[in-house]
Amino acid sequence: MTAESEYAFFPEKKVTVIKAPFNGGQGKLGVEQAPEKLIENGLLDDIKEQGWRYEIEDPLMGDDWRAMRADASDVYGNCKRPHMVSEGAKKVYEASVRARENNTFPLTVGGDHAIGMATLLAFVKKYPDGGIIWVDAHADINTPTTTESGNLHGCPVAFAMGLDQEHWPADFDWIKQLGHFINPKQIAYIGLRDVDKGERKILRDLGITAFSMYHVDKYGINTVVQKAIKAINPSGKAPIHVSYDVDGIDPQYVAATGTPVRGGLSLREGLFIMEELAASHLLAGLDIVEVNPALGPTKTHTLDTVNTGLSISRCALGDTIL
Ligand SMILES: [Mn+2]
Repeated sequence: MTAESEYAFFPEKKVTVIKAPFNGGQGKLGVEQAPEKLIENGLLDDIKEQGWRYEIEDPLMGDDWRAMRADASDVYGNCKRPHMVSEGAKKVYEASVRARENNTFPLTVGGDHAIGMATLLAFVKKYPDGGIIWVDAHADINTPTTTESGNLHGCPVAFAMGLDQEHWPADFDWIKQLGHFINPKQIAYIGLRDVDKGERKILRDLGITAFSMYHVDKYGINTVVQKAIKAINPSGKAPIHVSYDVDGIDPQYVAATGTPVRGGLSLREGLFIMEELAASHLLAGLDIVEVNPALGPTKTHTLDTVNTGLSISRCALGDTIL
């Protein structure tokens, strides 16, 4: 197999690194530092080393996110900062669409997971029948009605799916106007272990494929990954986008994140997912989100978390142990 044919959808092996230093989807400061921290610690060199060229997009540059975050009037019912989240997501969406139009591999580095609505919507605009794997401790499928915390980083899948649209803040009208959503059949979860009541009902009602930590324990990670790929890609030929919340991996490896939950994927299980998807030749995009360099209890914890993010990226781009 030649290097050119390893990624079916990216014969030219070019990455667009989309920096998304966005923190409006949740309450904690620091997550906006992650793109720079990953770059400081070698993200771009890693990309080159795996045989890819890259370009960088910085779609959130130039806006005053600090002022937007400070705007106490930016609330809608229980939802916090809908205007800010909508603005951030729209800019990341536009950058993702540009990357898709140029047939480059979008590697979006958050920031919090609210931006997942943007990367998913850009993915299905290009590939209406593509598959999505969402690696996360959380399902992130609350709607503006079901969210208990009001933090919109817990809602991106619902927005990308168009759920509960009648209760969306008007800021999100742009998503309704796109004319496309993701379909519940085209997404599968891996790593779940903290699912809200309202979310569990949505997952069940819509028949969404979800592998919790129970399933990882029961079947092993290899079987879970194969089942997930099969569920979202029955033809075996569809492109697959991965939205990877680092909190899918256990906090013993990833302590510097906003909503850690015990009992997660081991580091190896977390990397195996990406190794296997890279080996499938179908991988067609990656988000790495929720690294929060400000939250490591020690510098070592923060560095471990950043390095886990870098390892996820390397495995996605073709790195193998042997
Ligand atoms: Mn998440």
